[in-house]
This record gives sequence, C-alpha cells and structure tokens, in this order.
Amino acid sequence: MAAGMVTGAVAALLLAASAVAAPAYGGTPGGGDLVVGKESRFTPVSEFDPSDAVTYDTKKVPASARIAVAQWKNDHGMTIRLKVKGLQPHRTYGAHVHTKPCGEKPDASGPHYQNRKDPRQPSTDPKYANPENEVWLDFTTDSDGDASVSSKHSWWFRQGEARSVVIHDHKTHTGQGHAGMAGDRLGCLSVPFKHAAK
Ligand SMILES: [Cu+2]
Repeated sequence: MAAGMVTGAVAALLLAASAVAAPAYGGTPGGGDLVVGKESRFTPVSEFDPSDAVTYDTKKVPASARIAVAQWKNDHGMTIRLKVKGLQPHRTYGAHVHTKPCGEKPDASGPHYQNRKDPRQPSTDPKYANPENEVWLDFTTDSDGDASVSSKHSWWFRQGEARSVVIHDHKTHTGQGHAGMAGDRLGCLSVPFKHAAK
C-alpha cells in the first residue's frame, strides 16, 4: 500500500547538506538498502542537460530549487522518496514516477509507471491509475517551499521502465475518467530506478 508522509522540516535539514550526496538520503523510511539516490538543481529548458533536473515553468519550479529522489529495497519491497527544496511555499504539487527520461519537451517523460499496465492508454481508469499501482509522490510545501514524501510498494519496477520523477501543477485526481491526471508537467528529474535485484 502506498503511504504519503510529509515531513518538510526534516527535508529542509537533510537537503541543506546538498553538497554531500550521502546525508540527503539519511533517515531511511521503513529501513532497507539504498539502491538509487540522485540529487539535482532545477535548470531551465534553455540549459537542458539530461543529467540535471529540468524546469518547464520557472515561476512554479524556480531554477534555483533542488530535488532529491531515492529508492530503497526493503523487506516488503521498495520505498521511493522525493524531497524538494525551494519551490513555492504552502503549495500542493502532484508528482509521479514516469516511464521515460526527461526531455526538452514536458511530454518526453512518457506516461506513469504502472505495476499492472492498463491496456487502455492514456490510463485514466482508477483501477490502474491509483497510488498502489503507480508511484504517486504528491506533496505540499512548507513556508520555505520544502517538502519530503515517500511511497511504499510491495512490487519492483520492471527493468528500464521507470526512468524519471515528474512534478505536476496540482494534486493528482482519482475519479473515473481523470484518475492520475495532475495538470501541467512543471519539472522533471531523470532517475535510473532499479528493477528487482535478487
Ligand atoms: Cu505524472
């Protein structure tokens, strides 16, 4: 089951040490082994670099903001955590794991990763487009524009099919016909998520 936990203050503290990779991923949610950790500053599309986070809207996701994504392997499966720093304060954003890497165009990151794939794409059926079958990382920022959220799953990604985390304009919808939709794609970080490592 997916569980969203927002701990903005902790995110601010941990992300403050952004020059050093390790501290950003401390405080493992649920325990386990860190298998992927990536941290980056958002850069505008005009300076697009596949290794950095990109912002498609420098007002809602400022070019100075930061993002950190981590994946842990643990007894129940995996935990994905997203941390952001320096976004708009007291604002709710949608966020998900997507199937393709970020590109210069917001659509480059493709659809959401789904554990059980909806035969009908784009998927807006709540039976498939839900936070248990996909990885949803919606968050609300604190007064500094910081947030941290994690999502736990009993399954693992298929190899090469989970490639990015996308930040959207608003909270993710859940109703029939618009489930999984969260508005414009504001920013993106390509992440080399791991498949089941036995
Ligand atoms: Cu998305």
